[in-house]
Amino acid sequence: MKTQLLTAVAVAALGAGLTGCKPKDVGSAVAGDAAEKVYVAPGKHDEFYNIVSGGFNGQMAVYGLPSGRLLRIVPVFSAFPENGWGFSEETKPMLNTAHGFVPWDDLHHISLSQTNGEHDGRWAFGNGNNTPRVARVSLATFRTEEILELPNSGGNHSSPFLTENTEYVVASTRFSVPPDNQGDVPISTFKQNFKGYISFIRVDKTTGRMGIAFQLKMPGISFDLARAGKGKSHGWFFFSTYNTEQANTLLEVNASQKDKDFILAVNWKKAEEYLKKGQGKTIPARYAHNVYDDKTHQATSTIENEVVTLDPKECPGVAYFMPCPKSPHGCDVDPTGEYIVGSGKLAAVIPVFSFDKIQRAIAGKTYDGSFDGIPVLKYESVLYGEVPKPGLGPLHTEFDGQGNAITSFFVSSELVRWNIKDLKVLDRVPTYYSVGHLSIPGGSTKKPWGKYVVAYNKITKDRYLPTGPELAQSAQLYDISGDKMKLLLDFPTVGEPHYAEAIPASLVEKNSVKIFKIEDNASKYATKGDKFTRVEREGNQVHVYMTAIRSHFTPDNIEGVRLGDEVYFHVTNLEQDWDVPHGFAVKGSTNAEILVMPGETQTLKWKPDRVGVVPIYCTDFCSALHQEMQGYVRVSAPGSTVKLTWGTGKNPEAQADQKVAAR
Ligand code: RUQ
Ligand code: CUA
Repeated sequence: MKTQLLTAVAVAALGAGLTGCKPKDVGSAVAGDAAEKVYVAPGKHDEFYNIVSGGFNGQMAVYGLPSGRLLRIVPVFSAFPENGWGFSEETKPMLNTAHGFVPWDDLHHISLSQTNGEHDGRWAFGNGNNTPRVARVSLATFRTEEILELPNSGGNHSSPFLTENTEYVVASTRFSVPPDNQGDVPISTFKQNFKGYISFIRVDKTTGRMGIAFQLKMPGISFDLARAGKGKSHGWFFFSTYNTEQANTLLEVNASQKDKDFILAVNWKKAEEYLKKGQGKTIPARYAHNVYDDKTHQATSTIENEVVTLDPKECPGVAYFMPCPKSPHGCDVDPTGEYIVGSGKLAAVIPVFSFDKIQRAIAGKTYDGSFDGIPVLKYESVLYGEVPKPGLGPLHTEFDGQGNAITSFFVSSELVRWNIKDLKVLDRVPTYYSVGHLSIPGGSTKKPWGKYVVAYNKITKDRYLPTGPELAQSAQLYDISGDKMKLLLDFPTVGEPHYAEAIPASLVEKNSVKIFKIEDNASKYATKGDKFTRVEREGNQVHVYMTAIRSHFTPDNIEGVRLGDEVYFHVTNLEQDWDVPHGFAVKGSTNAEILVMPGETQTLKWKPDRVGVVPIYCTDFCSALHQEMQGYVRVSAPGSTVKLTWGTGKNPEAQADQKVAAR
């Protein structure tokens, strides 16, 4: 069978249409009862949490569905002034990498943790695309708890994807690169020296702690996206790849030479067996592993030095390539685990592969040669069928749990629903415009929750009030409960939405942390009561052990700081009530501000740059007397004899006899 490829003309049109096209009946397609379906009355809660990647902002954002209300921005790979992420001394180590402090990255995909192939409401994982990393966010605190850097990778796009019990988070490299420790090679030696590493990251069942279990050393091709097998195909993993031409320049042309690329099938259980037998090879590597502890309220960054790799060429049965019409993007596995959908961006059909047929082709060795030592299975022998003429530019597929798939089409700007068994198109609906990812609540799991699909669009043009050259990014909510998909709502998103997942609120809200218990605060800088407040000098460092409670700081007057000192304000918020943070700011601080949750300790480092009296204040409106929550720090000239004094409610001069910390 010869795969239908787009004609040259169509490909050119597709290229010209890479900005996508605008559907005709713009704005007229809203269902009559749409308002009612998305209206969440004041004081009422949404039915789903929608955790959405922020793309180039490096964050995740949390929206309620069906209202589309923005509930929270969770900083992950980017410093975030709203809550001091990457600014407080406690959080800075989270953005450390083998390259040093990286304050901004690009986050594309969300994976919510699973047990038995279903959402368990514990963690959200996200990928750092530029400086390859994987992050784990707690759904109890909505904070990033862990970030693991990935060696031997360039462009961590095909990431993070989970196995059905969150045994592994899997991340593969978009740009093949020479291994980190053998990097100085001519770029033209791509075919010999460049490799495509796939990282299998283990996740501790109880704590969620990650660690690289092993890396599969694949030939130098580009990995785009992936999904784990589930149910019958648990133990397998499927990856879309492109640039199987192995070009290293002008990929636009040079990586469009063949009519097919590959989907890679990996038997990771078999890989585990080889590892047990000692087939793994430990190689040197340098990568950061950062963990935030919400008892010590402190992040630590450790540099790791080695990684275990496995070469599938030496491990028969671990890896197989399956030809797939050109440049597959999404590679999605249906809820039963039997069907694997490849979405070839440049193909005129959607190929659907069968897990059973893959197994038979492997058993019967129905090969079509090999690629760099790895068997290639015959296309026809693994293909279940093709969805004919589905639309232009298929990208991603999700499942509704009713035996149907919904695929997003970037070029023709639409969502198309089709039946997985008979591969017939059932329904299509326009998006405004140029949809990228789509998400059905639970649509990537064994148990989709159905009900809605959200389209995450690349272009908004005239959908909202204009805001200069940069427009609001956008998501659109559709009702999929009936035969016809119906547009219900547009809602703007922060950053550029890529993949997202939605989970019933009931699985998450019950675990939400309200405060940090002050008695559990194990920060070495904690001040658990006003009587422990103090200011200590250690050489040119001044440590202020400070408390915040409505509506004052203790101490709020400090004298004896000298120009040339580094001042560390360790602020402990003594409140034990939900929703009473205090902020802390110092005039002229080049390190911004901090925000401190109840029971937490956070540190602002400040280097005064002039002599004078500097105000400090609380930045979060915490009470009717918030505006009174302020104080002063006196900075004297170097060598000054002003004693280190502090207090609240009395003038420091009156405490001149107070013990002066060692100089
Ligand atoms: S990709 S628009 Cu970065 Cu997830 Cu498909
Ligand atoms: Cu504390 Cu305002």
